[in-house]
Amino acid sequence: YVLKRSLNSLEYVASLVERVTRNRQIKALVVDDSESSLTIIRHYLARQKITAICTKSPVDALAILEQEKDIQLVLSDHEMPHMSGVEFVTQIRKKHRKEKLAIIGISGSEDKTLVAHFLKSGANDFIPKPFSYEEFLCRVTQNLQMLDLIKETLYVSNTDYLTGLYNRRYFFESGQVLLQEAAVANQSSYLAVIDIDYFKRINDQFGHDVGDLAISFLARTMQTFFASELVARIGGEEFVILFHRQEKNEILDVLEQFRAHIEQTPFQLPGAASANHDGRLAITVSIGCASGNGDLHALMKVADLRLYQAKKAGRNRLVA
Ligand code: GH3
Ligand code: MG
Ligand code: MG
Ligand code: MG
Ligand code: MG
Repeated sequence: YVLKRSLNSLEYVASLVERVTRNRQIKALVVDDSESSLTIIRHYLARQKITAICTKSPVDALAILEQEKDIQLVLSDHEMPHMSGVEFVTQIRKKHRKEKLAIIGISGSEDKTLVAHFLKSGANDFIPKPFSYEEFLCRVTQNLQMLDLIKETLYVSNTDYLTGLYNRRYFFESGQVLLQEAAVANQSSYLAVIDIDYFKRINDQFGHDVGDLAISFLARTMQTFFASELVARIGGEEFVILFHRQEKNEILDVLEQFRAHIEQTPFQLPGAASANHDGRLAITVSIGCASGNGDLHALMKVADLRLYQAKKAGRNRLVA
């Protein structure tokens, strides 16, 4: 019975590992001055389909961490020549945050205070030696799941659900940073605000679902037109582009091309709605564009004012 229970829980953990590792290759860095420990850990990680980069030297490990950008997990021994595990973790944490890189200390030391030392220096977890495969599996999996959860949470809090674009929150947070960086480099920044024309009519005439399709269509087009710029949905049918480039004429050209493209490219309506309208519907957008230094809200204000002018002047146009 005990064996069966233990097998069941192993299966359960293994299925969790499968979920965590399914869609990508996970890379771990293992540091231990004992050859036999390295062999066991490498073997256990291989059973979880995790690629292990193994070294006996914490100094080499720090260098490897700088080269290999996609390492998600570090497993570190404590008693090693030249640098202790705790010191190694302290060094790593000067550059790599806990939320992106999980570190697990592993040691057979008699010193009962070692666990706390590891955790205080920035390790996410600790596994005492000797350990069973089951315990190893549980700890590794939980730590990888935690990284996934944090990544997912960040994605959700920064992304607009309907379009997959960055949302208002991300835009104002990161946009302000970009603007300040540009100001420090003595460069002005360009911001465009885009709003769909007569959007309420689309909702009224075709329903909210079709309105959503129009918003998604516009978002996709923006992603292709402005692939290397910061593009976000900041309101219902209101979008922004913060340009990384400085050439004013280039920016105005591509905005004008975008406006014309939207006007000339009707999007596909779904079944019922398409019957009366050749299956396709064209929308137009109005755009306000402004340049400024340092203050995103001030820049927004000017761009918004120009958007309003574009609307007042008859819509489907760019005011800069
Ligand atoms: P204007 O040319 O002056 O911009 O006219 P408009 O009708 O587009 O006016 P406005 O920009 O004020 O319209 C915004 C409308 O967008 C109001 C709201 O009902 C609708 N809306 C906001 N968010 C969503 C959404 O996620 N989906 C859909 N379908 N409609 C939305
Ligand atoms: Mg050792
Ligand atoms: Mg309006
Ligand atoms: Mg509108
Ligand atoms: Mg609007």
